[in-house]
Amino acid sequence: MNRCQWKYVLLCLCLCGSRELAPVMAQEANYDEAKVPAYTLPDLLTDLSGAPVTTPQQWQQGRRAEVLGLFEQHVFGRLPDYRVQLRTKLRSEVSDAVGGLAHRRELTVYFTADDSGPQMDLLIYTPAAATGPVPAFLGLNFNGNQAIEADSRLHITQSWVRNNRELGIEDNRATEATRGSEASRWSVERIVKAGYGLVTIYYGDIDPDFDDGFRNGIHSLGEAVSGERAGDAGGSISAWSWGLSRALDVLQSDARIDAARVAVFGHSRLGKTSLWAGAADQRFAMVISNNSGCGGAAWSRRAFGETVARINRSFPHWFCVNHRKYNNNEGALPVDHHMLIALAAPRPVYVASAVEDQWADPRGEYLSLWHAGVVYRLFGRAGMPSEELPGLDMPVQTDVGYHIRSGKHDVTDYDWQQYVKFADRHLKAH
Ligand code: GTR
Repeated sequence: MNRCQWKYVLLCLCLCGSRELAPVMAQEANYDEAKVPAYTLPDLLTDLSGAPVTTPQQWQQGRRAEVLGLFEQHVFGRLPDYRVQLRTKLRSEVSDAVGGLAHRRELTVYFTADDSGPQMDLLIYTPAAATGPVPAFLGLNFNGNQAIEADSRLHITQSWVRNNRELGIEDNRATEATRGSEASRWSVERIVKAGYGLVTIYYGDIDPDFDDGFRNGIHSLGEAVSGERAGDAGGSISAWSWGLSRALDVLQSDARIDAARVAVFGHSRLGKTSLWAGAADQRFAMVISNNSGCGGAAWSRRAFGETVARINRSFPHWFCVNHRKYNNNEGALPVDHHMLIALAAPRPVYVASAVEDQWADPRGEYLSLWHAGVVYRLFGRAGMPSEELPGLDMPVQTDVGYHIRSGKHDVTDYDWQQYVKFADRHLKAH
């Protein structure tokens, strides 16, 4: 391995936080294009009976449901139909957030009649100057809503947080020190200045990110599962996506947000989640995947960087159990991730990579977007103009968007600059 490849391995170790897995990963991860296995991709425009899909109607009324069903069956799993009655309670409201630029609310959404039952807190920013409902970005965050902005008025999440666990600290409660700790990943000022709202939720409210046999979080809304989870039972990514859809339900009756113009956004595991949320729920007007990698935008068949086997071993709770059948056997998967992106069509979708994030396979992320283009073209929309990866820091935006930026696995203000521009093009025009 050269120096650069070692750097990626080290970066991955930092990200997964499991030191004992280090030797396995070093042997497993391939970062050499010449060693990408030969593969045949499942065809987006041939249905399961072998018939060609040639019209938007055939896609929308037949093939789309097949592809969605295959992802449910083999990748993310299905959740039971939780019959929730959403209730909300306003916890705080200020009109001087972000230096006076934003109106900000904290809204608790309860999933049952019991105030101590499963619930999630929405943090909602809208431009202070707005006179009517605004288009918005909706995305989950990693550390609690108090991590978005260093403002002592924000409630600190009471849900389980993972960072302490990775530091070997027993108490998994967020501390005062986490206020504003994720601020660099949320360009709130840029977003509200451009006329958008931002809605974020701590992902651990919906499902704590560890393998507990699917008992906590919203899984507790269903019947208790005894023994092994069913092969196609939804995992955490399905749960997080479900939470995003419930947030969109709530936004339908929010006078400050235009729920018909909400872009679902996510980074990394939460980028896999935004792609799945956008696929499963066509009410999302735009879908954004930031550095989502394996199980997100990247092709599984390339087995470049993180692989299906590796992700299922490190995070057994993210996907459905059936997904494990494809460990070191990606060629047998009846889908690949260009098909996940195509499920966003004809709505605008944006995929972003970072050049130092080889673990997420930037080329595989781009190729997925490129191949999803056949479905966009079916609708008379434009995909990516070329199979060649765009140059570094040279975003390309059509009806789909892509950039590969300098730097590491992260969300930066540069990324948000592109998303706002893409939203200006597609959400403002309506
Ligand atoms: C890594 C994982 C990636 C990505 C990332 C994250 O450890 O291998 O698939 O999801 O975590 O979410 O931060």
